[in-house]
Amino acid sequence: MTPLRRLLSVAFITVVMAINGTAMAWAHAVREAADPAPDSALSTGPARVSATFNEQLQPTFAAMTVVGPDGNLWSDGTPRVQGSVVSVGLRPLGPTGSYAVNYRVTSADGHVVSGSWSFILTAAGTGAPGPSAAPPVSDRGLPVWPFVAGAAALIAAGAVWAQRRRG
Ligand SMILES: [Cu+2]
Repeated sequence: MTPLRRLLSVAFITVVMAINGTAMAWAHAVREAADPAPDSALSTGPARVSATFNEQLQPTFAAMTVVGPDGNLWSDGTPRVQGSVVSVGLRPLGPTGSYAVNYRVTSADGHVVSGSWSFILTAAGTGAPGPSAAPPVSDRGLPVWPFVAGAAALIAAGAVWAQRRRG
C-alpha cells in the first residue's frame, strides 16, 4: 500500500467508526430486564419502574421518566441507581393506555446508553399526573463532525505529502 492509500483507508475507517458510533454499543451496558415487563398489561401501576442492566451503572447523570398516554409525566422524583439497576418512583396512574418508560444511563466504561419500553394500563386509576412531559431523553453520543473533520484533515495531509514526494 502506498502511504496515501494507507492514509485514505485510515480516514475511511475513522469515518465509518464515527458513523457507527451508536452501533458500538456492544461494549456498553445492555438492558437485561424491565419491570414492568415490556408490553405487559397491568390493572394498577407499580410503585416504581426499574430497568436492570448486565453491568454496574455509574450512579450519576441517570435519567428516567414515565410518560402516559396523555403526554404527561407519571414518574415521580429523581431516578435512583443501585448497582446495575436504575429505577424511578411512579405516581398512582390515571388514564388507560400506553405508558412509556424512557431512560438514559451511563455505563461503567463512561458511555451513555438510552432506550425505552412501554407497558399498558388496562383500568383507569384515580392518580393525578405531573407536569406535561419534556421531550424524551435522547442519546447524547459523541458528535460525528470532529471525526469527519479529522478524517478530512488526514486526507488533505496525505494528498499534500504525496504531492511533495512526487515533486
Ligand atoms: Cu462503552
